[in-house]
Amino acid sequence: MAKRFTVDEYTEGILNGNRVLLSRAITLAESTLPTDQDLTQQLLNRLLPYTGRSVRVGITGVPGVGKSTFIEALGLHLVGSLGKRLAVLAVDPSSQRSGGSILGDKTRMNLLAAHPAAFIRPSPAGRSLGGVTRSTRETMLLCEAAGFDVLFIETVGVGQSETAVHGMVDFFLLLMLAGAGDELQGIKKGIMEMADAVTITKADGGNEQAARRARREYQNALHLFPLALSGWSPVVTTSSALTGAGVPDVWAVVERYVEQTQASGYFQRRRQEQNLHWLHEAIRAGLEERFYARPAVQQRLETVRARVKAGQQSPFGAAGELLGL
Ligand SMILES: Nc1nc2c(ncn2[C@@H]2O[C@H](COP(=O)(O)OP(=O)(O)O)[C@@H](O)[C@H]2O)c(=O)[nH]1
Ligand SMILES: [Mg+2]
Repeated sequence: MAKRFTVDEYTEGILNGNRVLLSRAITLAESTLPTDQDLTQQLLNRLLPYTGRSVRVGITGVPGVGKSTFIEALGLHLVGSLGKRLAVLAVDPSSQRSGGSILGDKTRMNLLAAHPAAFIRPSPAGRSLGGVTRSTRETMLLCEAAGFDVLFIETVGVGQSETAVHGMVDFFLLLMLAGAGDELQGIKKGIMEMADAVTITKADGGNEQAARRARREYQNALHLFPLALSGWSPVVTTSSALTGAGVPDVWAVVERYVEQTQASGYFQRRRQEQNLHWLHEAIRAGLEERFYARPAVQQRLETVRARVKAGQQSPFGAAGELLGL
């Protein structure tokens, strides 16, 4: 077994930007072992003063829309001309693919993965959405303490993971294809409504005109939504990760958003709300875990389940009985 580090060693290593210790700490955060979770919490307490300084961007879109390729192109712009340090994380609870991750296709991020200012971490494998989002959030904090000033959180764009990611980022970017209907793209109206920006991808070759048309259509559609609490009107752009056209513009939009919402106070308020949400989420998960771990509950649960199933006891009365044990 690999050497176990102390909280002091982790803290110092992460603050010094040591990749090995950062990766090991993320593995701890992903672990479900109580001792690992304890250590993670101690570490996060120590690192908390050094977190919160990054810009957190969620990136979503259906498989094949070009997320990985776009992240590589935008990422290289950030670590290159803009001199940023970038961490790319993923939320993909369902994936059984190689490495258990949508970032298993790291091949699309070859250059970025090799860049010293970039850090790419796949989604933890084989966990529930709740488990993945929790460890991703902890991983975000670890990356911030390690000095990354931009975080990308990639999500698959097919389920509830978007909502979870939206709840942990400052800015939500939706990637769309031109010419495919919304149904075809599997994008629900709710996801459109969460977007702070939409970029129509693959605006290159013979596809530019269609992309521009789609841009106008989405821009019009988004205008019909009520103004967001942020006071920000979503922006629609076109881009090509292949030619690089329009890629830096997306980052300019993110920067404009951050400036505007920091000036209005919305940026800070939203982070506070997200923290409170995660507090209650953690309490709920902790209570549930303790409840099911109680021997009295474990003893009685199967009987009660059978009685509820057979219609001999109401679900609510049964819950009351178990909660009273
Ligand atoms: N023409 C063109 N193809 C692209 C572009 N971006 C991605 N692709 C292609 O679209 C396919 C899916 O891209 P990928 O980044 O893996 O999509 P993801 O599933 O959303 O991560 C790949 O074959 C890419 O080469 C682009 O800007 N222009
Ligand atoms: Mg991908």
